[in-house]
Amino acid sequence: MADRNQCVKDNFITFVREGALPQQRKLTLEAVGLSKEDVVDLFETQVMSRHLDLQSRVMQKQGQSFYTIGSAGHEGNAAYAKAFRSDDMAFLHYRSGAFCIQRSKEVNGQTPLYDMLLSFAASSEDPISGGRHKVLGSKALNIPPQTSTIASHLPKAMGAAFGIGLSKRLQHKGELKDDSVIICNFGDASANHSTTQGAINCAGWVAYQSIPMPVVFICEDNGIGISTSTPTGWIAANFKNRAGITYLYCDGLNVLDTYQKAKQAADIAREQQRPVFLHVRTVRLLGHAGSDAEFVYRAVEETEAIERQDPLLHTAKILLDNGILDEQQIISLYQDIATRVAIIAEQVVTRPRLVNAAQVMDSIIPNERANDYLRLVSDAERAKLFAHEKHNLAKPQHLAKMLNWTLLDALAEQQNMVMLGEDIAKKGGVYNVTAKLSERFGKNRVMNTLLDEQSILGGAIGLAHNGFLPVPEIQFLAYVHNAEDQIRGEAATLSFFSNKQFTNPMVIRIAGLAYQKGFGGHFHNDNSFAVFRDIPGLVMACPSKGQDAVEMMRSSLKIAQEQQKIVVFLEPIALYMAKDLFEEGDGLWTSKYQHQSLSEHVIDQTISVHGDGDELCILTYGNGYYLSRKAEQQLIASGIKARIIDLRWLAPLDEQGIIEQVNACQHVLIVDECRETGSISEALMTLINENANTTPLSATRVTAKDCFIPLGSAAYHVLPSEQDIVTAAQAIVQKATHKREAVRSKS
Ligand SMILES: Cc1ncc(C[n+]2csc(CCOP(=O)(O)OP(=O)(O)O)c2C)c(N)n1
Ligand SMILES: [Mg+2]
Repeated sequence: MADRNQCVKDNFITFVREGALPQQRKLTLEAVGLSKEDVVDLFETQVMSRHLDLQSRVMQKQGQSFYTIGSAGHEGNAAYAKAFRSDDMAFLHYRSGAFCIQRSKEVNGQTPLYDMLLSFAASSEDPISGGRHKVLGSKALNIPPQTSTIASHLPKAMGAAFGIGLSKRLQHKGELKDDSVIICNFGDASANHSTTQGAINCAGWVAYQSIPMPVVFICEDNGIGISTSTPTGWIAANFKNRAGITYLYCDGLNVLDTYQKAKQAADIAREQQRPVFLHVRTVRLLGHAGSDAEFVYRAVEETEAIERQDPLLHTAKILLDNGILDEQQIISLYQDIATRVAIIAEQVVTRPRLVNAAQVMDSIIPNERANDYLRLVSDAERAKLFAHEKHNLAKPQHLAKMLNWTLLDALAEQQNMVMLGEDIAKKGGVYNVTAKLSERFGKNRVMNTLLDEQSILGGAIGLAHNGFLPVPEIQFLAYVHNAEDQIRGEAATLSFFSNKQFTNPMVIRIAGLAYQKGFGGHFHNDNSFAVFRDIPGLVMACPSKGQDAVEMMRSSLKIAQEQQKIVVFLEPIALYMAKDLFEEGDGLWTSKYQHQSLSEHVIDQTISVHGDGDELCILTYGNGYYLSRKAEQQLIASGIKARIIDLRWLAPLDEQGIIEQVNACQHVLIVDECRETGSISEALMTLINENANTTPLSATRVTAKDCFIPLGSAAYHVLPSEQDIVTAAQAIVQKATHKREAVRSKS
């Protein structure tokens, strides 16, 4: 069977020599605004990209390259790079090699062939990912690296575009220029993904309200996704008439047409601040990736017909028709670049790779930076801010109010902080945590979004790319799951895949966990955050008391801003309004709000310890902490000397603090309101097992059942109760006493 890589490589020379070039619509250089030099420049870029693809497959056979998905057939995207400015941030499809090369020509000091080959070879000198992945990206070129998940970059592109207008409205000094636009390309099959649909819908939703949204979505339609054909006409039919969005079409095989339409798209987005959908017809050559046996699902004749539409042949025709280069010059350029690429490939494989876990993991955590967005807030200003609460400020409050006031102070001080979520503006959120914030700071700082969690979280990533400190809200924990990839696959991986060059810090507020009285059912009482437990570098906070919530929110904002990390701030709904601990009116679960400026606040990620009993150490958090504190009286009555630890930070765990407490006690009881499977109790058991000095006589768990939460009082059958805690504590202590007595009586 013919080696299609070799066929495509050789065909170019043969077809140019024979003059067997594809038909195309005639456009003049003058009409599209390109010079002869520009076309040669674009052609050179296309050829560079093609030889990189071919070389990656040679390297793969030698065991020197690990990722062969290429750009062949899509090299027309070089023309976008010319049509846009190099400071227009680009979120790219994996077939955008030519775009990157062309853009690198617009910026001084770039070595695109060497850099991309380093990334093929997974060398630690690869300037974007440091050898962690073959990603297209570059700090200098304003191209954040993209992971392999298709469509997942569209929400952040939308968010970044929104952030350009927002930045102007707020006079925020961000990373992106006020007159820049965002570029985002993707494939035709990816256009069907709910993430794509959601992001484009959100862009249209914003633009429909005449709010600036300067983004150009570019669909590179090669008619297929791996082996599945896109129905003829589907992309145009689907996207031609979207509210708020201008649709343009071009022939991506023809660089003149592509350049002209891309320029038009850029102009609309830049001048009118509106989203554009640019539909680019293209072809896919060399299969989906090196490993793809295209002949299994595509007739060879079809593949050969597509190869005759090679965009390089189209550009060669333009060069010949316009008398810019002759056949021999075209072929020489093609062959010279092949030689150059092969020589560089020999060099890159000698360059170092990542050699140990520490090197690989080094970029999970971003570098720290100064907080440049803090401002002094005068007492007079604060008095105005809190005018509606002046009679309440000195009184003890519940958690929801304490958080609300913390956010009020933080918004005044941290100028780049913006909040976004469903119903958080006028309504103040479902639980009033964001009450008055929008009224005080305006809808540019505290905004209602449309109902789409992917757009909320992706939007936050895009804002963070522009120097904002986003605080997105997810209305209920159960609803983060349909958008979790925006955190898991996107936000959390950015520093890792960019070798710390790009970051997208944020504090994601999520109302969650169970025990809500009067608002039942699983989706408002979801008790699993397992999805966050294994994300490298992610910080997770869960306060159970108002005063802690204040300090932990301040720490979270600082962790995000100064350490550039992603923080999930889980707010236990059932404790939002809790005031009392033992009996009605005791007010033991309230606290007084203490103002402290963020600049004075010292980040604290430790546990809190209640009591000093040395018999039983209860490790818990959230509602479990509240219930354990309730249970304490019964424990004392049964003669058990306990201390109760509120973990407060669920990721990373304050391991040292926990072990110290465990070591000071004889027994450990873990009270975890989440499920037996996947809850943090598993990590705590492991931690104790591996690290406690004196293995405690016994460590045991009280957890929720592996069940969803039903309505009404049935919920309490599957959740830990105060009585469960008392019973388990008594059992663990008694068992140990019996054991001791048995040992004594034997001896
Ligand atoms: C969310 C997700 N699902 C599935 C895949 C596997 N996958 C990778 S590329 C691809 C096809 C994409 O086709 P298209 O969008 O047309 O882009 P093309 O490869 O044709 O340029 C699929 C299914 C993925 N990367 N991400
Ligand atoms: Mg496709």
